[in-house]
Amino acid sequence: MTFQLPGLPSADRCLVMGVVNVTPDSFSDGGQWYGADAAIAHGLELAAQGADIVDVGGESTRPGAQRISAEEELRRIGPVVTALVQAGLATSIDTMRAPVAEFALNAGVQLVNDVSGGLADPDMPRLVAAAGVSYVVVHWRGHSHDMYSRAVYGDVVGEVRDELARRVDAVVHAGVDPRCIVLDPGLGFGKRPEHNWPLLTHLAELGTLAGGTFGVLVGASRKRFLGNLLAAPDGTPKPFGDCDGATVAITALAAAAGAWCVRVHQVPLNADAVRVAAAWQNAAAAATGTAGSPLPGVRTVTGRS
Ligand code: PMM
Repeated sequence: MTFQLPGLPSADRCLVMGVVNVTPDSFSDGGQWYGADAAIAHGLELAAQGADIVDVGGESTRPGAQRISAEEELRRIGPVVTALVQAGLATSIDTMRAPVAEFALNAGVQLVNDVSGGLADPDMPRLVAAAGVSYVVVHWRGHSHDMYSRAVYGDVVGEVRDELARRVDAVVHAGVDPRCIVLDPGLGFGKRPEHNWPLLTHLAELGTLAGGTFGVLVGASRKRFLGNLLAAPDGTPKPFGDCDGATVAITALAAAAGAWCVRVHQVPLNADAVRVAAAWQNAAAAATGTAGSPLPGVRTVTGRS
């Protein structure tokens, strides 16, 4: 039993989304796949390694990042999205801009991943609704250049949940089918390390709101809070590229907690981890005589009831 989002793969396990950042400055892998040819080859490699979806983005959202123009974003993602869709990969576009999403939708992407949850560009929800594709609504409080000024929470889980519920209402009001919505707590977006951990331990609560149950996407891969957790004795954070082990651990825990998908930079070990989590859940279900029923914590998308 599993989530089935329109146009996207489904499996009896958490899905793996591989990241293709066509940027010179993303904090985790900036510059590595900047040129179109390198980015296309990287997307194909991630799919061959087991990514169920490849997520193409042209704008860095690292803390402090300044925005690029829509033209530059289009120039970066255009050939990459086109080639990966033509190669038959399930492809998502990571953008906050409706014109960029529109280009990608015309090229054939099946998912719009909007880290602003529709707040940065008011045309986005209507565009997604008209295309009838799936839509990742991420919790977000503002652009990256000053995101930490908004990282003030009394009850982070409750506030993120309430703010996501309001975004769900808004995008549904704009015409998005609830069955197409995926929710994402937005780890690191206007959140300090101490805010990310409680969100991770409340994934099921975050996916059940606004009268419906939604798939949850977790984007913890190589984020700063992992580098801080694994800091050297002198406090120096572990470099982003050395945080893949921690990412795999989060993947296993999030998948076992019922996440729909994990967004990761390094696919092979995360693809193993989601299978371990599924086997773990199956064994737990068999032990309690519930084999054949939905995996514990994994829910069918019902949208609003
Ligand atoms: N994080 C980043 C970019 N896109 N999309 C979703 N849905 N969730 C995330 O957490 C997320 C995202 C920033 O990370 P990167 O620059 O390393 O890709």
